[in-house]
Amino acid sequence: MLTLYGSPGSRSTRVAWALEEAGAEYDFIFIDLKKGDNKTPEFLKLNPNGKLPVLVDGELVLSESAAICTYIGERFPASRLVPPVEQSVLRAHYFQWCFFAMSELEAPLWTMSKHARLLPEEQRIAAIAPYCVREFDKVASVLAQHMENREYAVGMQFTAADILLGGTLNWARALNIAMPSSLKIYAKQMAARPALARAKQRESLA
Ligand SMILES: N[C@@H](CCC(=O)N[C@@H](CS)C(=O)NCC(=O)O)C(=O)O
Repeated sequence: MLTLYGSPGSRSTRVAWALEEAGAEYDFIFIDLKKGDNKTPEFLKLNPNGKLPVLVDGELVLSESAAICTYIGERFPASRLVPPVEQSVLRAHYFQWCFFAMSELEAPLWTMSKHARLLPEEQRIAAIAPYCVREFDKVASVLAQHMENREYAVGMQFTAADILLGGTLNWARALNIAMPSSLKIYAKQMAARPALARAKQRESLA
């Protein structure tokens, strides 16, 4: 049995989404970030970085949402969430868009969110917000160009790269950041995936 440690509205939703897309059975353990459950000695044994999500699968303990979503795709190959090794070009593009999501698209949103509400007030720099929006705009236009006339980021098939990109774009929408129309359409389509609705419900019930 797989166990996901997470919290509603956090990056663990991506992993629950991947698990639901794969039709996997899993336990969900709620970690209350507000209470500091992620800093207990027990949790730090799972992830010394003190962050969600964490997936446990037997002996394997895995952190980092992109790594976990990729692991799920490979653990449940019928889900086709990750292109197989034989499809080396698609697979290379899969990794390109996963890394793009995590290092280019998500970074400005994360910085903006920390300075808007997560850091202690005395550490927040309000003036950083416009810089983050500009950085997001630059990379969003690159993705928008790629998504013109495409349904999915990689090939003709939904993959875990769409979970990472779509989830991040919907985070931008929640922050009221404007984006090109091809991305708005793509983000809406990803947000409408039934597996995402199931993931959110599963997390909220914990
Ligand atoms: N790169 C990591 C980021 C994980 C992360 O920052 N998680 C947040 C929740 S979305 C967290 O656990 N924050 C708690 C903290 O920083 O103390 C991933 O993608 O898994």
